[in-house]
Amino acid sequence: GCGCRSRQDLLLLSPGTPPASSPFGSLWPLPQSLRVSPERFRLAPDQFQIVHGPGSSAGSSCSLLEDAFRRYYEYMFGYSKWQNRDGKKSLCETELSLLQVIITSKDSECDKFPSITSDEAYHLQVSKPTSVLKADKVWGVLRGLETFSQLLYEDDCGSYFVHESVISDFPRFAYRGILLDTSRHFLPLKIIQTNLDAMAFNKFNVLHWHIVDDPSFPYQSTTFPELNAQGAFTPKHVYTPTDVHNIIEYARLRGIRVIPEFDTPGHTQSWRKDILTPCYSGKHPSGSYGPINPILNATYDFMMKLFEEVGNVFPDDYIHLGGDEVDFSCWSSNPDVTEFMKKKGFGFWYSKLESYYVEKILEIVTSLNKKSIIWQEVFDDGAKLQPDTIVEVWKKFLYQLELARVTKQGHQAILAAPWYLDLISYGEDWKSYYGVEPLNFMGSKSQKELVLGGEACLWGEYVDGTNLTPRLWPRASAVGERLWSSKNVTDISDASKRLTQHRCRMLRRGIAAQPLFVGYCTTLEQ
Ligand code: CP6
Repeated sequence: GCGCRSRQDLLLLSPGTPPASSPFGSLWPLPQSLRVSPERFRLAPDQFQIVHGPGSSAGSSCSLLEDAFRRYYEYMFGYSKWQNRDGKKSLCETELSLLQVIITSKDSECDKFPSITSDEAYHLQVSKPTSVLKADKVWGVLRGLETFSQLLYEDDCGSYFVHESVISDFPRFAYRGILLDTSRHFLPLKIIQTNLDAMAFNKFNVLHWHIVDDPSFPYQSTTFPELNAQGAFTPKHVYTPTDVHNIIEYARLRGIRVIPEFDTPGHTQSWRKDILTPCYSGKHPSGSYGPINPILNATYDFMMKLFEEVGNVFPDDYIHLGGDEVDFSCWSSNPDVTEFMKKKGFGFWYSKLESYYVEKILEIVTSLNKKSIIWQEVFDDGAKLQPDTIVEVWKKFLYQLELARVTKQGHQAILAAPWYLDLISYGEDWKSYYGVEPLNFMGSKSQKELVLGGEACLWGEYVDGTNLTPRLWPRASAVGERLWSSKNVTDISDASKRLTQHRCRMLRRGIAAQPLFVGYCTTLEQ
């Protein structure tokens, strides 16, 4: 029966085939370097503790770590299939009783916000009776705690084990993002938080918050309260300053940056009409409006004030300025715009007008000491970018060529094109996300170093709180491993096994991740 056994697993006969197992267990994403020994140690929930280790520059005053210790203890022991029968009282001696967490640099960054340069590396030694997790900064500790929790497994008797191991780990790419769109549908805070949990389980570190767009303007501005008053679906479908603050802090505690996108000059139908371009039909205004009106001084005064606020509300160094899919037909219908074009010598090149506009917005954002991310069209249309402007490549067609062009000009790039998770199809589409090699384009070593990472995009036209989580997970996990793990981690059959178990773990932790294929999870109804 289920007595105190130290080495042997109890084999239970089951009618189906048990889930296949990888030599790397259920680790996801796979660490850069790991050595796992066949030796394993028992952990007893009532005896095991995560503590600050000797010499750590962080202590109990670091609430980010205190929170993380509590959270990961719960992830490790809070979902036992036996918890209702035995409580958490274990009958057996524990062999591994302590995980010591040691921050090795003077500044742990406990109270800081993560950034593009944040150090997420960690070293984990699993040994008995004490395991040690070392990192320079809290960000590495967060990643290492996730990995440690993934090493833990429960046998059929409800005993917990980890294998003796040594792990050295760091991300391959510094920017690993998820785009959520809260304009096409309002997403409740709870859903965004659940998604941030899932991001941490997959070592993602950027929430790209596409907060406003044509259909609605849910961002509550203190400077311009009329924006959400007129632009939100209803007065309740808004993110108040407190909501936004809570999201940013929830993300920070998980080592996740929040980058807001205020997409202009297109995708702005929900904005104040007085800064949009009146469209004409023949000689008269048609009553409809187009992109932001780039010929008014009032536009730039407004943008300065808005971005001043946004820059203060969102602590990240970057603001996403959009710039995608600008429809020129309204601009070309408007006689005042035509006149302006003539005066500026733009001819009929509306892309020059777009560049004129974006360059001014880039200057505004630079003057506010923030850096910018823009969608690829802004680069394609030849706008003069700031040297540190990041170009996000989203168009599927020849995206490798686009990465080559962007980096040839010395710009940093983020790849989203192959990871449009809103595009769904029958079958195991995660395999195509997994198969992408972001640096597979023609370019020098220094060009490839300009690729900061990538982003899985979940646009919101067909997604709201009811289906966001299962649509995103575990499909985005494939992107997560591609952006974290070593380039040579490409074995799709090993990935399948680990991802299947990783998905079951996400389910246990409250993420309604959809199934990958036929099968079952051992620990739940599913
Ligand atoms: N909204 C905004 C969108 C898209 C983009 N920008 C989009 C375009 C094509 C596809 C999916 C989404 N819905 N503002 C493009 C960056 Cl296939």
